[in-house]
Amino acid sequence: SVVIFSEADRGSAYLELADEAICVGPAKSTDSYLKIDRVISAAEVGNVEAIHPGYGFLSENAHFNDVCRSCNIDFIGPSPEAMEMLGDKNLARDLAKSANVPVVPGSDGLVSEEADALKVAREIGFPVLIKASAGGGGKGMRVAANDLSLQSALQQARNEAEAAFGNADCFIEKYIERPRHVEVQVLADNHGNVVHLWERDCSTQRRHQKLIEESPAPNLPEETRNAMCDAAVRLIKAANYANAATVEFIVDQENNFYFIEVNARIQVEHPVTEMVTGIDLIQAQIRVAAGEQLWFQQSDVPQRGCAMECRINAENPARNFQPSAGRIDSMYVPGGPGVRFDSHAHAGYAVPPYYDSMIAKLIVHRSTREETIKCMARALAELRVEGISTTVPFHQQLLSDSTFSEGRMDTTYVERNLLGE
Ligand code: MV4
Repeated sequence: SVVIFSEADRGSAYLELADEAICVGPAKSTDSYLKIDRVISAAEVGNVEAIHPGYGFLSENAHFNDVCRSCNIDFIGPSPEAMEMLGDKNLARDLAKSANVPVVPGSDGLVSEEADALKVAREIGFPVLIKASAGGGGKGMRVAANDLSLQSALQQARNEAEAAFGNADCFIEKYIERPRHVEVQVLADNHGNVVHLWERDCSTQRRHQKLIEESPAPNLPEETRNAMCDAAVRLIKAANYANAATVEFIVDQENNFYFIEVNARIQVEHPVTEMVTGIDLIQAQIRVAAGEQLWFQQSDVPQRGCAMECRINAENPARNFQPSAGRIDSMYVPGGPGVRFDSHAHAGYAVPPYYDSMIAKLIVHRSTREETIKCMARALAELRVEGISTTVPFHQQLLSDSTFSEGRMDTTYVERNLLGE
């Protein structure tokens, strides 16, 4: 294994685990991890056969994916074509419709004129949500509650999308209030085999940053779960997609589910799925990229017990989640049956101020949701990260919140109820 690092990441634990580590430049990611020529040069120097792009930086960059192909380096992920198509939220929505996957009622394709927007909004009813085709993860969205706000919302969404993505294209959907976020993990090989690995509920989030993810989704009817997982497989088949994908849905208060977007990469929360299915998703990605057939069938994929992940960030929840970079003076990691701790951090490590503030993922797997919550609370109480602030106290608050423990979270709950904002 060969890993790359920036000058800010010299102290990170993953460098010690790899056979070889190559520096790709200074701390600033636009001068290192995001510089395609530097990453490819490192791959050539390391004489690698394949690149695993992880879940940040260039992981969903179809151009980088295509450059890898030109250089005869296997990109461990979907083809550049599938990645590019799904990166366009409007095209992905069209594909979903053609695959008989439910989408939120809305415009039939792009809307650029105010008059067309008004026509759609009057058909589906207010409030509506304007979404940028090039957006995703919450960027480039605007809610409109009436005719008057619709015209400014459309203009703002288009301007913002043009500035952020160089593409003003927008479409319109009915705005679903207080939805849950449920996503389906899918694996596909290059031989036409596609299986799902069940769902994850990621409703516990703040400002589009997930805090806790879990599988199974609590209080999701069995027939809804199965219909959603089958829909995700249909969509990935229709996209002619290989490797790991996550199909994102929102679920309304009547348990109707609607396709939102596809994440064409492995996600931060994949360990939750690994725990309930027993399948090593990164190994599966590598084997599929090497041309292997999936070695198991849909009926061989269990969803055993309950797994939950808390994202531990170097942030101060008492100060509006302000990033807290600096040296970790000491660290104690919990363990025991069903407790997993994925991290690059360690005592003596300095959290750099340049990147995402996630320093660890604490994952717990037990037979029931109640046991998992209890075990997670115990593990969080045992975890010590001294010298910086972390989100651990906020996780403890979440676990003891009755809305959370009763499995009634939605994507707006944290901001509406747990923050004095
Ligand atoms: C929505 C929605 C309500 N109605 N679409 C936000 C991120 C992007 N993946 C899609 N998102 C949403 N789309 C309709 N028609 C609410 C959200 C949304 C959301 C979705 C998933 C997880 C967190 C969220 C937080 C705010 C809004």
